[in-house]
Parts: sequence; structure tokens; C-alpha cells
Amino acid sequence: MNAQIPAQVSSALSFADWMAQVQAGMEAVLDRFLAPAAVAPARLHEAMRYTALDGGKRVRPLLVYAAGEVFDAPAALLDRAAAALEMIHVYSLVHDDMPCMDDDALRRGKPTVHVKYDEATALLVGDALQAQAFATLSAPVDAELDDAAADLPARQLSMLNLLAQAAGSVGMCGGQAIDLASVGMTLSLAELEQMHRLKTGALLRAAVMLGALGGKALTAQERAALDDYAHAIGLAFQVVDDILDATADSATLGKTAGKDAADNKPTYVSILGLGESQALAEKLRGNAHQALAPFGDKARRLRELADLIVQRKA
Ligand code: GRG
Repeated sequence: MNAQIPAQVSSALSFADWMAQVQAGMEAVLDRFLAPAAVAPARLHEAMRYTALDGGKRVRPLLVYAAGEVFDAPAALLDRAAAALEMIHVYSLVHDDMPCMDDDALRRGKPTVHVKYDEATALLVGDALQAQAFATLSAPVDAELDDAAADLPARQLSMLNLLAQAAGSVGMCGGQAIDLASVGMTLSLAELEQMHRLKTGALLRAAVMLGALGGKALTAQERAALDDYAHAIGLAFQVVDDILDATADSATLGKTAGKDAADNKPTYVSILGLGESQALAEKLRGNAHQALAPFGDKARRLRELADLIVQRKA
């Protein structure tokens, strides 16, 4: 089962149907690349499945498939990239929710892993999901492809490198370190942006780039345009996250609302106010659309995802 929808089928689908089909496919792909719950150590595997399956918006996988569509990437590579990225994202949520970090009890509408299981299990779930992400992205693809391109191993290697950079100390983990160090501090807008560029933006950029790298070679202009798009949606995602944290309720979000203010964290809303934050999100949506102009109709899903990121309610 692949979660990538063939181009001729995709073009006839509404955005809502495309999204629902990719999300359902993603569930099957994650199920395939995670160890079965019955395999020992069963408690660890069960907890990995508890947190990775049946939950979340799957924004990062959707971006992988949408970018892959622009560059004609094979489904086998996109499945691996989307599942790997979602595993890294889920591990980061599990660790972020632990008492030593955000200490949260609710995630994706369910008790967090350290609450449902225990802290040591939550730590191991995150560690194991991170390792499984790289095992998944490096899993051989030849058997799934009729005419595997000669450069597929090279593509996989560059995707692995990209994911490792995005997840590590110069990416998501680095952003989290800055975030933890900034609690109670006054950050300038530029400092806030740098923190989010790493903490949230690195994985969203990786999603776009992984989808693209899975396909035919990129020109320097194409890479720059994708970078502009990724930068705009990465920032927009965070601005909207801050708006929702301040305006939506926990039941709608599936996680504890109002955490930022309660934790005395600098946010776009605390620095710019609600109205200006909403205007910024809208401006970033425009920037994202503009960046996609060179790709024409093939970037339809990426355009729709930029709209979703800005207009989402959870
Ligand atoms: C612990 C190494 C480490 C990193 C944690 C991503 C992160 C870094 C922490 C999550 C804290 C947080 C709520 C950040 C705001 C943006 C964000 C990543 C929200 C959650 O992502 P969604 O909305 O979640 O895509 P779903 O559940 O839909 O996948």
C-alpha cells in the first residue's frame, strides 16, 4: 500500500478528498514500518503505536507527497520519507510533553505517553521512533519499483542527510534548546523567528525538500523557490499555532490550550497582538503562493496546504 496518489487520479480529487486519502494511506504506511505490538518488547512497541498511529493532522507527510507530485518522485521513496518525518515529529512531541520539558498531559486528544505509560517508556518511545525513522528512510526500494532509476540510492542518501540535519542540533533540537532557554525572557521578533525557524520550521522545510529530493534533480532556482515557500509556511504554521493557543479551547486543539501564556513564553501574539499576528499569517500565505509561481499547476497541493496551514482551526 502506497500513500502517494497517482497524478491522474490526484488531479480529479478535491483538496479535502486528496487529503483524506493521503492521511488514510499514511496510517497504513506507518503501520507497515512500525514493529507489530506483539513483538517483544511488547510494551515499548505498543506505546510507539499508541502515539504514532490514529492521530494528528499529518501536515508534514501531506507536504512530502505534495512536493513529490511536483517532481514526479516515486511513491516508494515518498512513503519512506513521509513516515520517517512523521516518526521524528511524533518523537519530538512525546519528549516535549515530558515533565522535564513542557509537562503536558494531553496530546492529539489522548493522554500523553508518560501519563498513559510512564516517563522511562516515553523517553524510550522517542529514542526508538527516531532510530526507526532512519531505518525507514534507508529501507531498500528496488523491490517496489518496476524501473528503479540508477540514482535512487544517491537520492535516498541525500534525503537521509537532510532529515538528520533538520532533526538535530542545527534544526529542531537546536530550536527546542533556544525555546527552553527563552522562557520568561523578552525576545525580539528576529530572535523569535530564529527559534521557530529551527524548532518548527526545520521539519516543515524538510518535508518539502524530502518530497522534492525524491524526484528528478532540482535546479538552483527550483531549490530557492521551494526554500522561500518552506520559509513562509514554516513561519505561518507557528504564527497560527500561537494564535490558536491564545484563542481556541483544549477540546478543539486536542492539547492543552493557553499553555504559552501560562508558561510565560514569548509568542507572536504576546509580541505583536492578535490582529497583527493574523495579518502576518495572511501575508505569509501570500508569500508562499508567490514562491510557487514557477511550478504552475503541479504545485496545486502545495498551494492548498499553505491555505490549510493558515486557515486551520486546530
Ligand atoms: C523535544 C527534541 C524536542 C523537540 C520538540 C516540535 C517541538 C520540538 C515541540 C512541540 C511543541 C509545540 C507544540 C510546538 C508548536 C508547533 C508544533 C510542532 C505543533 C505540533 O504540530 P502539529 O500541529 O501536530 O502538526 P499534530 O498532532 O497535528 O501532528
